Amino acid sequence: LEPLYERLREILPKHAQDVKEFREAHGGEAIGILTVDMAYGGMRGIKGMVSETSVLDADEGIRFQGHTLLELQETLPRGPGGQEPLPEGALWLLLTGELPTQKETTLLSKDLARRAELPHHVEQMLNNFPKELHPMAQLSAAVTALHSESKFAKAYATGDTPKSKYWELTLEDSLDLIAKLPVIAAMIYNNVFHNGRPIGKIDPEKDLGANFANMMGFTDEGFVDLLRLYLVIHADHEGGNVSAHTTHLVGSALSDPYLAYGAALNGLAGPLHGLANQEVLSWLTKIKARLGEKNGGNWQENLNKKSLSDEVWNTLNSGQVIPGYGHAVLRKTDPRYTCQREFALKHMPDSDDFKLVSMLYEVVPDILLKHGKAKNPWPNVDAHSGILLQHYGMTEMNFYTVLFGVSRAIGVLTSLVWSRSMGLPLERPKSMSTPGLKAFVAAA
Ligand code: AMX
Repeated sequence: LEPLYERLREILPKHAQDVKEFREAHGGEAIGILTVDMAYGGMRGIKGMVSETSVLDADEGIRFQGHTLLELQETLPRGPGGQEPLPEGALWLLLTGELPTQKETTLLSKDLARRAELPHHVEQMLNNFPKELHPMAQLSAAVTALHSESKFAKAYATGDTPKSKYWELTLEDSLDLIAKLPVIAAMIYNNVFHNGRPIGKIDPEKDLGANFANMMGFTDEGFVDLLRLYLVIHADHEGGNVSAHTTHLVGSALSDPYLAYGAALNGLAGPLHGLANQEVLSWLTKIKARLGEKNGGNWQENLNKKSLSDEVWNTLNSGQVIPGYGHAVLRKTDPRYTCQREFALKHMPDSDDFKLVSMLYEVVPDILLKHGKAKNPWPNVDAHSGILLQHYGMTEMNFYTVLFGVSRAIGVLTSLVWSRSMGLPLERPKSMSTPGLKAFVAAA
């Protein structure tokens, strides 16, 4: 992988120097104000950290190193026979800020295939987990246990590793982890849902998405392409979301990438974050059951805007959120939703589940506006992903967040490499107590 390392040895130190000069010239300038509500409100709107790999615009959605997802669908190299971008291409772009060639992407695919093997103790651990343990808990435990492989931790422990080497060691661990995640995820899938079916061997000639799909027993080209798209669009969402922020925070203590990402996965497992894709599907399943209740299970016949509106209001009136809708930053339809909708229009326009999700898109925003709480009534990424996976036969909804976890590593670990190259310090914001805040406001 020398060409990638060579490129990064030019790009990252230059960027670190640029940041140093920028801080020397403007380090004291204000970039916002802080209010009492922000301190209580989950720090929404505080510009309090730097993340170089992607930036989220409230209206336009995410840009990876300046590129929108729709652009990347057009410009990133595709897999053999496929129409969707390769996650390896997104990884190269996030690391370097440059769009990779097909050759560079293939180089990365082969390198990742070479790094994919798991240590025996992690395989053993995965095989010993009870099936009832949620797949996300299994994933996070296995990633944490991979700490045994950390080149960063080993080099740090010698006591004579200069700080200038930290980013390369972080990158080594990150690439190893990104390569191993599909293997861990496939083992979890096969153990929990397919009686421990062996995952088979990684094919060094295939890309990450194809190998991942094959290890889980899926060979359909449509599914392989969907997985590639899925792994690209979930990869990064700037620095403040729970999984990215956790990786950054834990990594800032110089915990190695395995420990940092293990922690992030525990956040991704929460229903307000990555678990929402599972929640969406179980909500849709309940809606279908109710629509089909008096109709011998034929829910399609009762599917109309009125019946769906009643279901949405029932959910809201029982005090629950509508999963897959709303966002802490976005204020328009998530382009990750749109990418998946386009995929569905191309590959499954007649699917009943797609019709259900599309009709929800027509009714939910107006209802959320009337309900008057959510600042963003539009769908996010999780509103769509489940039914695409269902279409290809991946029906096990409590596995869905694991796919998110395989993808999210690409963005947040890349960001960790950039953070180490800039020498960003231990993260330690100031907290206040309510009496302290009251005293501060009174004195102001
Ligand atoms: N349904 C019902 N109420 C909602 C809502 C929704 N989809 N989204 C927000 N609200 C409510 C909030 O619960 C909050 O109510 P409260 O004042 O009684 O606590 C109020 O509207 C204001 O919230 P907000 O500022 O609009 O959102 P937030 O930044 O606090 O939270 C999010 C964002 C995503 C957690 C929230 O929209 C939500 O719970 N959505 C459903 C779960 C979901 O889809 N999560 C996935 C997000 C994407 C991801 O990370 N994978």
